[in-house]
Amino acid sequence: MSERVLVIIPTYNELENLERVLERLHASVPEAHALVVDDGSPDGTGQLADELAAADPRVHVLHRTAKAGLGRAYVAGFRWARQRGYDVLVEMDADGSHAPEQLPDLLAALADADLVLGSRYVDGGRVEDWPVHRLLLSRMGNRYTRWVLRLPLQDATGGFRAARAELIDSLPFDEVASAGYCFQVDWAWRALRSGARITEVPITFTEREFGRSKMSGSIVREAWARVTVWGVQDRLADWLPGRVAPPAPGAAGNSGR
Ligand SMILES: Nc1nc2c(ncn2[C@@H]2O[C@H](COP(=O)(O)OP(=O)(O)OP(=O)(O)O)[C@@H](O)[C@H]2O)c(=O)[nH]1
Ligand SMILES: [Mg+2]
Repeated sequence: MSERVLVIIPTYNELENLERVLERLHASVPEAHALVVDDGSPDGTGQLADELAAADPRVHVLHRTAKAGLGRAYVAGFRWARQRGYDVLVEMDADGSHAPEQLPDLLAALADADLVLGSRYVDGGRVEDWPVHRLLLSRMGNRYTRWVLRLPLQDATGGFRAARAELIDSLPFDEVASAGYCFQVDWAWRALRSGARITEVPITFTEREFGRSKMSGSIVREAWARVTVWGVQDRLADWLPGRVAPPAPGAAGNSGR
């Protein structure tokens, strides 16, 4: 593939996972570059990323000063990528939950799509070793999102994705306020509303082996509140056409910045 692919990997305390995930990535897609976006991890993940970058020109690091959430890390990563002319931008977790071995499937599907979602919940998709409460949270979150936003996607909350740079350029990421994991819903929805072609391909998601999850009650509350507000705005725009503007791709999610 002649297109330049950048895999953006946000990290916060992923010392035990980072080297292995980069090795697996480069075994699977040797020509891909990786950008580690580290939010000043106290465990030294950022320093390890610097060492790995010094040893391999395909590895890059973006240091941010404080933990500011997955969404903001990705927005910074997208900006970094576009300043350097990458054609395809990939989102992938550092903890091994997203298998780099499945990245070729996502990249192949991008031939006929602007955005490819790695999906746990389409035929052939799987979740391995997740505690029941995490699976329930994820399934219920996706169901709620599908219903409230009328979103025809099975896994809008997942974070293993590949997108064409033109789509990233067309969406107003500077205005995206979602800090936590609802960032994924936020921009999938914006992409859909902007007319992007979105495909879901099955992935196997595996529970992290090392390190700790950053999932928290505040992340869940943010997602629930934002999705609900967008859904209500969307319905109001249907019921009161002309009086209430729909939450346009450029306007959704700006509250609470
Ligand atoms: N830069 C940055 N990365 C983050 C932040 N929060 C989470 N991450 C990274 O985002 C990815 C996903 O976070 P996880 O803690 O694995 O969350 P999760 O996958 O929803 O939860 P588990 O399945 O329990 O692991 C990991 O690579 C994290 O290190 C953040 O605030 N800043
Ligand atoms: Mg994880």
